[in-house]
Amino acid sequence: MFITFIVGTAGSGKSLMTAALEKWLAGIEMSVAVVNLDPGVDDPPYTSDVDVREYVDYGEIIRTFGLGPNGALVAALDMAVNHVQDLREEMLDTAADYVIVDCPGQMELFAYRNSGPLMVSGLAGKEPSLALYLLDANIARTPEGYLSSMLLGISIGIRFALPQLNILSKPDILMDEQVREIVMWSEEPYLLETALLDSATGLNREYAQAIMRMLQDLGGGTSVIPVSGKLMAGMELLYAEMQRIFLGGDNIVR
Ligand SMILES: Nc1nc2c(ncn2[C@@H]2O[C@H](COP(=O)(O)OP(=O)(O)O)[C@@H](O)[C@H]2O)c(=O)[nH]1
Ligand SMILES: [Mg+2]
Repeated sequence: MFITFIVGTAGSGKSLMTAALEKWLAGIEMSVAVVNLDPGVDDPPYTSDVDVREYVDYGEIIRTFGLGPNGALVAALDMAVNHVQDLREEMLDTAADYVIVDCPGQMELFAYRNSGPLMVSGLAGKEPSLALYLLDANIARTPEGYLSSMLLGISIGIRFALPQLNILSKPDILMDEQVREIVMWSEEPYLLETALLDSATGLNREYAQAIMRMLQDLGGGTSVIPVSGKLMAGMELLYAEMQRIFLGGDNIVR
């Protein structure tokens, strides 16, 4: 059983990517199970085999504790951690080749609070696992947006301690040339540095260079993979990279 966690900011395309990956893997004759970890999701574009909403009631939490949508999600995931072993058992019972886990978009759950990483490590156990971190093309299209998305991805990677692939989601909303440019930023950090220095923020050169060095050390090696959940484009490359990690025992991949 290979487990893939889909993470990214709210609206970055996690749920549609989950559905697309499920469909694509089923198309190559793999058995696939989907786990929904987002207590607040209304109508996901897939049928989940395991669902955190069976264990925590987001609407009830809002009503009982008088919390807003964000606070209620944080509380819901805190409560869901108590059920992680049940979720894991349900997941193992599916005996699927691949499990895709659709995560909530509240990045503070993963970057700062304990509940996100506890859910991930509790579910994953010793099964081979990886994270797909989605960079939203709406944000990553500018050098500053790309940089801050990448830094958030690194924070997530630190907390998850899982092999991670960085995905440019919704590439279909950009022109091919823009997509190529973003991929180049991931492969050649000096191009990102140049783009940052040329852009309007007035980031000073020393600061930009220091960040680039850090990105190179932490994020170097693999490029961002453009994958459109909407068009199901880029799936072959994504699958090849996933296989490389799952079968190659590659540990730190970003
Ligand atoms: N154009 C385009 N839109 C997408 C893509 N993936 C998701 N979206 C749209 O982005 C919005 C948020 O997607 P969703 O999967 O719910 O994001 P989540 O909040 O990260 O789970 C929806 O309106 C989707 O239809 C994509 O690959 N291309
Ligand atoms: Mg979602």
